[in-house]
Amino acid sequence: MDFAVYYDNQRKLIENFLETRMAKKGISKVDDAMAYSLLAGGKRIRPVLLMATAEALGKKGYNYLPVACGLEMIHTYSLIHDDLPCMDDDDYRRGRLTNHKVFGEAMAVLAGDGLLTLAFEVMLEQKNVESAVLIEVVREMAMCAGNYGMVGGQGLDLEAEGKEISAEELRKLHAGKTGALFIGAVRGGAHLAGATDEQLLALTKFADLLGLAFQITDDILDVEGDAEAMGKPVGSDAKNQKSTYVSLYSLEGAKALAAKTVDEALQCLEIFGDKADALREITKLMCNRKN
Ligand code: GRG
Repeated sequence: MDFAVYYDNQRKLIENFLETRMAKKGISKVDDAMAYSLLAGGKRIRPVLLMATAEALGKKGYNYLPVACGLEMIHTYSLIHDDLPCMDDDDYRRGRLTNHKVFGEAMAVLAGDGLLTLAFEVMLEQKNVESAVLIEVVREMAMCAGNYGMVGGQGLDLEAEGKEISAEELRKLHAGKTGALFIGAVRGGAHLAGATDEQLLALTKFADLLGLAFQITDDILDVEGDAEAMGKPVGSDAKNQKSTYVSLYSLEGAKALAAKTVDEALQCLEIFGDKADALREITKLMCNRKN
């Protein structure tokens, strides 16, 4: 497979869906603030992952654009809120000024709230899936996004501020903050495509390991990445005195752990044969990325 072409095509489908859906306006300027961050590019890795998972099970990924793009809305809301002065207080994201820098803090909070809410409306617009399956997918997405998952992980992150935490605590924090949406993406695609219990188990383990490898890479990029390629400043973890995989394991140790985690993630895909090639390429790309 020519993965560059595949990824480009998937991203175009996602961009097109998001632009079309955002053209349906609400009643206020919150829409402009929502669209500003949502339509600012980004890797779109979570929706691509959902679609590629469905393809590993022999289904067409583009059939699940509403659920996939709803997940991207949840992710974008989390970035807007994470950048706020009361959280990480960042000025740049996806190569442009952060939402609150352009629209002000109150509007940025609402833009995040609006995207989180719209995400569930859009996911439930998914057609050609049994209602019971869609309900289970959306329920799991809510769990992954909320206090059992991403919001919970962000809570642990706040509690850890200014403290040194153990490797186990760091893993738990990131399994929530970063990993849960990867699990939502992969399990979402798996449920929609009718995965068996055995397939679901392998894919869940894969997603957990991919989320971990992605996070370790994020910590490495914050040390040795290029700010222009990243679309945001580097060095923010050190500035905020955060425990990271680099601070815990050293740069070389973190790189070795990322490589080992990628290998383990790829092993989980063996039972899917060639059909999982896109998932394999995504895994490698996520850990060799520059942004
Ligand atoms: C505010 C509830 C709440 C949660 C915030 C997303 C998040 C949780 C924090 C962002 C801080 C951070 C750097 C997390 C590490 C991994 C991560 C989620 C990176 C950003 O995702 P990418 O790289 O971004 O997929 P793009 O812009 O490509 O979509």
